[in-house]
Amino acid sequence: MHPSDDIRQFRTLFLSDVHLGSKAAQADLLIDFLRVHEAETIYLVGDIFDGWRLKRSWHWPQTHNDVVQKLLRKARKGARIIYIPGNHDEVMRGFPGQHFGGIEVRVSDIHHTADGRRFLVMHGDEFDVVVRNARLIAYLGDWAYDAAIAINSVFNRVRRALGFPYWSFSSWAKLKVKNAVSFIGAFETALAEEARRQDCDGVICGHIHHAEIAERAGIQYVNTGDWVESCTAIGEREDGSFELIRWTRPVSVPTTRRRQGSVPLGVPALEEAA
Ligand SMILES: [Mn+2]
Repeated sequence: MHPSDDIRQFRTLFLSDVHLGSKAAQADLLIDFLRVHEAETIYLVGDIFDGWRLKRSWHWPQTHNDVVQKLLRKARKGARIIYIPGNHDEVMRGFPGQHFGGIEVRVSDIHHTADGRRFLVMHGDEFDVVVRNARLIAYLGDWAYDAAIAINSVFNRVRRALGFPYWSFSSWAKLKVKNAVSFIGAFETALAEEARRQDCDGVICGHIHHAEIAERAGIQYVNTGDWVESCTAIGEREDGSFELIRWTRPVSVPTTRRRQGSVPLGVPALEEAA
């Protein structure tokens, strides 16, 4: 169906914040993306499905299944797939080291690039409390930073026990639009700082739905973005350099189907996955 020169081969692909199970997930575009991108290793950097949303109302259309099938198929064909859970799919954090259909779960990981650099890979929600209180913590210093990280997991456990939905960084930052830029800055700083603490050259994360390749105080900061609004992924090329991929092209439906008009977008992928 696709000539092989259409396929882009990367050493590693990183993607996050797909939020399968929520109506906002752009599953059809992700299927299209996965069809023409291959990699030796694929990192799923959290919030791949949205357990919080699913708990409230079950929404799991065929296209969301197709994304899962597509990933399992890549694993069967030899791709190494590592699943780093986020806050919305945190139930998976209970299975570190487990394999599901060839997909390995890890709470966080160190990725070694082709050019020998070490990258901390984590979702990033671990730093929500740090980000929200960035100014206070900067004032109080190192101990406050460590305390904030410890408080973060307790804070979310309490919220969960009380039945509150998980606090969402991106919607919260959007509500405070005027300050969104400084919140993103605080997030980047917190993640870069953690990479430094773990003796890494950089960090690869998700969570804030804002894709970026940047440098923060000598640490490379890489954010995979999301598949809710921006449809982005990060690719590591064979030489170890990173590329931000924005997937904007329309879903490719075979011409015979296109002529029929309103064909569900999941159908071609389903056939391919079968
Ligand atoms: Mn998240």
